[in-house]
Amino acid sequence: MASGTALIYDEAMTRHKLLWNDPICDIEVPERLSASYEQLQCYHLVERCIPVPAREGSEEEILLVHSSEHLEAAKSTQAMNEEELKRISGNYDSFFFHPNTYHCARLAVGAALQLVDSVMSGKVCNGMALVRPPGHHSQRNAANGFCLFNNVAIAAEYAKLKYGLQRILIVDWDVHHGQGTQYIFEEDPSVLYFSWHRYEHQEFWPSLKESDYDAVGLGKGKGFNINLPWNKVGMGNSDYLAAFFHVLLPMAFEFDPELVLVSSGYDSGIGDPEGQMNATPEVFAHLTHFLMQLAHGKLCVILEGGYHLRSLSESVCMTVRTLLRDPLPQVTGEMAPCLSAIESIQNVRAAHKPYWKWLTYEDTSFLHNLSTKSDLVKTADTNPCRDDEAKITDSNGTDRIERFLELHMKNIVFPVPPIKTATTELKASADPNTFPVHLHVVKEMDKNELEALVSDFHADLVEANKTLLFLGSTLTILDKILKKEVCSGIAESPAASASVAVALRHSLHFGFQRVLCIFVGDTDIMPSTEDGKILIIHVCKKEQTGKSSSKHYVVLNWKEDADGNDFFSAVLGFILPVAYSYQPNLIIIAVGANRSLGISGISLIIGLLQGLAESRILAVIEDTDINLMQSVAKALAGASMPHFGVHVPPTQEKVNQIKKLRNQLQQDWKMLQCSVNDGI
Ligand code: Q9C
Ligand code: ZN
Repeated sequence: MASGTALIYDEAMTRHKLLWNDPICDIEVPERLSASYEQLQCYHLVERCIPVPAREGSEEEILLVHSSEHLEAAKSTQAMNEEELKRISGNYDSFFFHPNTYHCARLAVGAALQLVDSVMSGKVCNGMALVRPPGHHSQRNAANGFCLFNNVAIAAEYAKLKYGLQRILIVDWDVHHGQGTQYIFEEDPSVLYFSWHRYEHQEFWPSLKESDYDAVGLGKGKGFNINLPWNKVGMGNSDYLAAFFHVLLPMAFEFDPELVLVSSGYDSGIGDPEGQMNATPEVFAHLTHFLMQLAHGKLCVILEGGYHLRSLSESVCMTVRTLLRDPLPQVTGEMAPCLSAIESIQNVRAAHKPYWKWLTYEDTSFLHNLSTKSDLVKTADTNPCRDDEAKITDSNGTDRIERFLELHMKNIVFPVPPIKTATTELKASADPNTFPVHLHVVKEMDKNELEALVSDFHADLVEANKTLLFLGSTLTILDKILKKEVCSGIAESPAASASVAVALRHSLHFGFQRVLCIFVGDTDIMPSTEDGKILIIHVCKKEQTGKSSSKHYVVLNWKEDADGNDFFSAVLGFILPVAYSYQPNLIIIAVGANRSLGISGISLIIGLLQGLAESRILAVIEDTDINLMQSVAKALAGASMPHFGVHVPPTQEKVNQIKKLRNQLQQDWKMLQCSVNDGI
């Protein structure tokens, strides 16, 4: 399995610049690149990456996507004087030529291809290319929106050709619609293109009808173009996360890409003069983390827009740090998407229902009389955090944003414990070499140590002189996590539910305010969740008679399909949104007897939830199945997901159950919201 993160930066790409006055183009400055790189140096991220040189993309490579007329026109600008450059620039919508533009654009293409080669050859696992000019507006025969050649589109065609790839996912989180990329792959089912973009009911540039949610692709490519238009400015962290949970991630997992390319524009971040959105830098860490769960982690991030230098550079750093597998910072702000975002999400789900298996039983309907069109309902957007952030954005001045970001970044904690995943000698494996991941083996506490620890908060156990054997290594590992000696750990226990009950009490005693416990398997013992400091999601096979879901105790009845792989909707559309709404300080994943989820489902949960609780995850496992142990260890250590195989959509019955739970709980856990009909 490949490891390491490539970083591609070539100062030569700062030598393309605007030579005359043009208020539309003057934000695309060379400092975008140098400032990002300097910030990476400042956080000591550059030295942790593997440097990969850029190269010029060849003419042949550029012709994979562009016409020879376009290539020749671009080439001819190298020898032009300023007047000629200005004239030819005028032939395009929002583009400027400089004598160095052609060379820079070829380097931008080549940088993207170098990144694809580094990842596909296994030299690295993932990487980022800092490039100028950007690419996603560029079309077969035209420059557009600061873009000359479509770097990401060429990278996708190149990967198909050179490595025989059949499924590539392009995620375009730039705030503008990459209409160029859409046009190039519109009829191509081998490239799934996802773009969210500021749209404002077609008011915002490039103001195209085909940027709306109903542009789903053409011919064989139907269903493989996903547009999520934002009809209001001010979208923030929770709107972006909701888009991932309820639109992109389920489609991406069903599509099962072999490679993921990101058209990584940061003009969708706070402070950007173009985007006018409110997402803070750390959200990009989470978006990156989610995409790392696909395609065995093969992820190429290629810069597009981003015009607020500070916001851009901090967001670039968040992305690279995550590619390097550092624990993620907590995402700030209230976790609740706004009404306008939910409307857009609902519409794109409705538009794609005919093309995606996971949407089969979801009742999605279009919202045609868009309430957000009316100014009267603007007040529906009640996220207080967003309001604060909006004020910062509105009360004019880069200074305020600058100060906001300064403070904000200071408050972001990066937990980096020296050792990641701990375990005691696992009885399940006599041979530690069967674990292909680095595990830190710690000595199990003896009876006296355990008694001393437990007597603090669980005196009844000691008094009754009960055997503490059932705890297994649970408290040993939990203690290391609480003391921040390790990030996560696996414990073996002969009685998972009893161990978890003690572990929960210990964590509350330690002072945690929110502990998320996902219990997989059947059990009758469940600790009390009354004080709200514990949220239990119980994924069980047996019907739990007499127990019904409540805010802090959620019962998810699940009998996994015989072939497995029908858990995506439950994990992405339910467990993940609840977990992000709750924002836990610690996560305990317990796997008891008679488990209702297979190894893949459990790995997926661990992989996805690692973005929360500063990656503090304790896995308590009753089963001594070596395969389960290994997969959990891998998932905790941040290895990429196993291959899930054929996507199996859940039955109507299962979908209905999730729908019911969603309706019941979305007032409490607001990230569950994905349509406005129900529950609002
Ligand atoms: N009234 C990228 O972010 N704005 N390109 C044109 C015309 C152009 C953005 C406004 C914005 C292009 C890569
Ligand atoms: Zn953009």
